Amino acid sequence: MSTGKTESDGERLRAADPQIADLVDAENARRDGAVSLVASESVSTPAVRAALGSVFGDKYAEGYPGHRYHGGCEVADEVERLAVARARGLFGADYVNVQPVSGSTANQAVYAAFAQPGDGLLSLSLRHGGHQSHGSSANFSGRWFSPEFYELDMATERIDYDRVREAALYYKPRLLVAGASSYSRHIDFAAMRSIADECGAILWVDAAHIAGLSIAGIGPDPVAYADVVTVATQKIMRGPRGGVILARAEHGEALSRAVYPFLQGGPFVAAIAAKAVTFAESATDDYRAYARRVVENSAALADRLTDGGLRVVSGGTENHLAVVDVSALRLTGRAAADALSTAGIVVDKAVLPFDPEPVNQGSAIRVGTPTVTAGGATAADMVAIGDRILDVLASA
Ligand code: DSN
Repeated sequence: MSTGKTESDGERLRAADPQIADLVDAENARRDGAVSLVASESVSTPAVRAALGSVFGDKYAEGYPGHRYHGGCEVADEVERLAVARARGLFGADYVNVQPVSGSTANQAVYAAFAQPGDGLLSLSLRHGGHQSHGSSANFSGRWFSPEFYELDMATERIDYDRVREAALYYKPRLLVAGASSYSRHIDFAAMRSIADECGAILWVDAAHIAGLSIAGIGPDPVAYADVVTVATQKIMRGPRGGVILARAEHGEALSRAVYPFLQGGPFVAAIAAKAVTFAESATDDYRAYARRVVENSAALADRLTDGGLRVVSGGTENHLAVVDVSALRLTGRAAADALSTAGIVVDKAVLPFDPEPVNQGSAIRVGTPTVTAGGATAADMVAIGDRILDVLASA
């Protein structure tokens, strides 16, 4: 006889695979027991997780809506069309591709659509806050293309657009890249547009980190200036892990072919459904209030750490992250991150601009506020977290 009780997903997993169920519980306990300041993470919403775990995870749908290799794609087509329409409205872009499985894959598609092996690119140096997919020698982008890098100004620790212009006119890159993984200041996309026009480059904005602020109106909008913009939905936006490409209409065909069939096979339809949920959730006042709090919390944390005697790169932050110099405490970034981790505060080690330490040690930590803000943290909480960081590092 039925008890009327339905088994939860967790109970079904435990019955089928107790080892993985234990690890899920362990990760929940780890996350709940720590203060996570990893700048590139947040907490996906319940609706996003429901879409990710839905029946669409089973569906193969190679191709694009209306033009699939597989049969039975009529509902998957509706999902993808809805995701594209919502993203178009949210970002204000002509062309949208929601199929890239990650931000890095979206970046690969940009190379595939706009460049030939050997072509030049000009991007922010990885050691100054750039991203490995922008030409690092360890990444395909550095091996198959010809990268040159701009660095931050030594005094201001900000992008010096005059020097970017000089380098761009000298190297005449095919791709001018604006975007970073560890830069706490707004990027002047209008200045980058004018530099790209002067040197005849395609302007690509990798907005993986900051897209969630732009759509909330609290950061500059890259779509208005760039030829192509790449986005990651799992960061500030609280969506599934995944990438999105936004572009001017004339680049759409090349980008579509670059994603499929050049780079990917069947897209993750469940992830596309979850992206659609994210685009709807990100268009609400609640989301905009969250994004505002992310930035307020980041400023509150940076201010507290500064008042406590630490130096914050560039003197502060305008976005969701700050890079904090720990060298005055005679610590490497790695040692500081390890000490904080032991105390239940999770951060990333980082390098300073012009850091004498190797990348795997660094002299800094990167702190970000999307996760704690999703958990309800206020500016007062950030002051308390800042105090705890200062205490832990002082005795490390
Ligand atoms: N570069 C990684 C980060 O910022 O954490 C992923 O984008």
